Amino acid sequence: MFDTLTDSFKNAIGKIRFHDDEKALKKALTELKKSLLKADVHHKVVKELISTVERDTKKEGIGKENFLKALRNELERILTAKGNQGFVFASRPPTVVLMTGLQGSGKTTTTGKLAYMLKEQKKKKVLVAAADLQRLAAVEQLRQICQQIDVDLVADEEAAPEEIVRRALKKAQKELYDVLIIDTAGRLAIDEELMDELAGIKDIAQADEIFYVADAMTGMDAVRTAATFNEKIGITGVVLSKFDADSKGGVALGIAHQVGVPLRFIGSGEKMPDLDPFIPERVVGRLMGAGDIEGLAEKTAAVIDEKTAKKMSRKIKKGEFNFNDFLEQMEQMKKLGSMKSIMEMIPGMNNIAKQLGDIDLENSQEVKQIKALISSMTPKEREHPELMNSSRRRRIAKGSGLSQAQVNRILKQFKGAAKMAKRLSGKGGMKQMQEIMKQMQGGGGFPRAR
Ligand SMILES: Nc1nc2c(ncn2[C@@H]2O[C@H](COP(=O)(O)OP(=O)(O)OP(=O)(O)O)[C@@H](O)[C@H]2O)c(=O)[nH]1
Ligand SMILES: [Mg+2]
Repeated sequence: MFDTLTDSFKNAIGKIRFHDDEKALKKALTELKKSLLKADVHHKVVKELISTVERDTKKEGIGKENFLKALRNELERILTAKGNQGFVFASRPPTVVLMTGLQGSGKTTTTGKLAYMLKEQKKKKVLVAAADLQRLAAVEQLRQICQQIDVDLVADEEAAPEEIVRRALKKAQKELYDVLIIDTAGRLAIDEELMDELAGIKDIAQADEIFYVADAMTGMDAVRTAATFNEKIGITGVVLSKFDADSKGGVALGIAHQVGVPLRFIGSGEKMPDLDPFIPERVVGRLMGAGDIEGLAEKTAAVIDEKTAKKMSRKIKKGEFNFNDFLEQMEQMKKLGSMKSIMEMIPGMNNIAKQLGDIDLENSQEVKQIKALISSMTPKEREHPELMNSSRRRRIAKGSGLSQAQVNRILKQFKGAAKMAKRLSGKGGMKQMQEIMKQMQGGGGFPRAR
């Protein structure tokens, strides 16, 4: 997610080798400045960062440690703005969130993602309101999203946005919802009409949070429009969407500082799990290549329940991992979002994540084949992979539409993967993880056992 930035910090830090070496510090700072500007960080932010890091490093004595410390502190300062971090619940439910932004910025998608996160990770009762009645298909789009994530929706194509909000609020209060998220209409540019409509909705909704969804692909414009929105109607947080499409990532670094409002979430893909809270302290860890274990734990804990995880690891250790377990694991992985974003949270895995690209679990050819194969198996065969003799293989090939060779290959890989998993669950497993990841990007799908 922050590949470019992480690389530039690493480079700069690497430049400092000796103590009391002013020249080395200058070199490191120059390098840092150049790469930050190249990554689209606003020049004022860069200037501030560089001069503070220089001052603090000199004060403490030039050296790698002090440089690192100064950089870390300054990054955290710049990333932090007055206000809430992550999602904060109101003291009295329902917490009402108003989603605002320009046309196509990602409001509706983010509404769904946020609802999904609160429901899956925090186990909250969430209600969504469709207050965008400008665009013809807007309500239908939101309806489909809510159906997909199984969240309740208040919608009525015939009613005015204000009326929808009134109804939704009433329902949320009466039926004890924890959170109400209101999706609103976007405009091409900031205009009076939009501001008036939003101001009206804001009054009625008595929103606890007003999120401005900014499209990361618009670069500095995202910062500017967020600032204008904040002046005109007041926002409590920025959500930066389509961050996956912004390879530079510098906008995220400057936005809180420039707008004066915290960056709360980052959208990193089109699917529902692709939303990450932006917690400055953790992000600094990621920027310095140290991973984000807390974030990872949060993301996985809600999805992978402890009992299942224990059962799985017992099975793996005993070498009893079967096809049903595999399917179950795939379903859980899907809920976690992109593989790459998960890998990035693991310390030291940043480089591998970069190489990995994005393995799309749902749409990869490999996974589709495996699923077809498993669905042609009998329940008994799924439980006992060792039963797969040649006549069964022939039948499965026919049923799944795969060739005999494909079936053989997948089964061989599955056997290899189970063996590998067993080995990994023993001592020194983490080291071998890197090996596996490398193999995965070569062949896709199952890693091969050596
Ligand atoms: N890659 C990527 N695409 C995204 C992300 N968020 C939204 N999108 C895509 O951006 C497009 C617009 O998203 P919407 O959620 O419909 O945007 P909107 O602000 O509701 O648009 P209007 O209602 O027309 O104003 C859709 O195709 C989304 O799939 C993201 O984080 N990453
Ligand atoms: Mg929309």
